[in-house]
Amino acid sequence: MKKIWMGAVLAGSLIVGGCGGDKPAETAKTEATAPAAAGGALATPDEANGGTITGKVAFAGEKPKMATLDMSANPACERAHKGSGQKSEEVIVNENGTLKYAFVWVKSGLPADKQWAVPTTAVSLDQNGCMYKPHVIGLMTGQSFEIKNSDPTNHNIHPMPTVNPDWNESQSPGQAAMTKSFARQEVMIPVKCNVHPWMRSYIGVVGHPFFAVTGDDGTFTIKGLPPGTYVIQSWHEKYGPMEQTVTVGAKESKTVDFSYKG
Ligand SMILES: [Cu+2]
Repeated sequence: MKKIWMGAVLAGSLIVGGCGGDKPAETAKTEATAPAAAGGALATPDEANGGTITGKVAFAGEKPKMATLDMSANPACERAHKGSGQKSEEVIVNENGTLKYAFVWVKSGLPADKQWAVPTTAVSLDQNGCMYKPHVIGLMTGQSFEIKNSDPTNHNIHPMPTVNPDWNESQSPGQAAMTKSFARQEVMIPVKCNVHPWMRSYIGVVGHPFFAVTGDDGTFTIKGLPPGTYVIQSWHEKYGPMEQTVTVGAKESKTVDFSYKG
């Protein structure tokens, strides 16, 4: 057993550095994580006694210029951005030189016998100004995924999973929110709109609650981890995945910083 564990750690550290380049990020597919079995006690992150992993997702390259999206095919969409236009959200470099919308999650290392409680709150995705808000979301397997349409125009939301079932559904202006969920772990699921080709978002579906999306300061915090050795992955839609291995003890906090070269 020990040998296998060492091998996993080594493999984790060898792939630090990510893939980079201009190609769209490769989708990481991992073993499906089934919802908790009936009868078993469900675990929740132990924020008082567990380990914490914090860090930032830095961007060391030259800040790319994002194109203004051409929404002229749909006047309602174009009107929503009158004057300033809407830039692509593919790469957003924050003021402090970090990346927004990186998805950071515990890729492996959690105890195999634990089943994690699914949060009862829904994660929402809004179609607003013919953009998905927010651009990147994370949710647990089985967690409610709520889709809203705040626009005066029709949308057709189309997640493009590879291990979950594919679906697409139209949503008209004023239509009630629709609620879906994903049964299997999948990092990441690209989402497109079948009406507006510029619309894109990404959904990280994880079989446990240890994940985060970086915001305007490019940082992340993952709390309440059981003591252990973990592979932490940062995923970015343009710059791909990067991984690092970290060991965290009870009530211990470790820093894991990522840096993309661009
Ligand atoms: Cu649309």
